[in-house]
Amino acid sequence: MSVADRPLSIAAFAGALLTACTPLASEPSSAFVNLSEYKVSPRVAEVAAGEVTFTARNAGPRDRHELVIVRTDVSADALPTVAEGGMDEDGAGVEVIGEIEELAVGKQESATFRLPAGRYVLLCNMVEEDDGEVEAHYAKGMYTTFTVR
Ligand SMILES: [Cu+2]
Repeated sequence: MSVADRPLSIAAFAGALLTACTPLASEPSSAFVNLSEYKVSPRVAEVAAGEVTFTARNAGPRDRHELVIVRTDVSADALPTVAEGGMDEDGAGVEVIGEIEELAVGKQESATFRLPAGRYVLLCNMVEEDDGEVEAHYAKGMYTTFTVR
């Protein structure tokens, strides 16, 4: 592809994203992820590398949740953390690829990220105060492993 072709290709790609609901051969792979207290439950355990559309749904029943996509070789239960118990997004050995931020109970949202092949952890990194107690969802086990092949 020559440099001159590029703006057109990007426009075509954006168009493909907008029509992602129609079954095209170029449709990005997708992963639906259910979030609840305190579980991250993807419908598939792995996807193909490339553009991947995540749809996160907060099934509650009570808390706000988010989906953070981390590429890492560190074990899911041993990611670097900050003082409050949340994952340290700037910590060693973790690369935050993207996130779907803070969903209210019953809400769902989609976002597409470019995922290179590798080992991943999907987690909720919400840290909130509940009756004066700090609650980090990661510390409560709200994470799971995920593979991009
Ligand atoms: Cu959460």
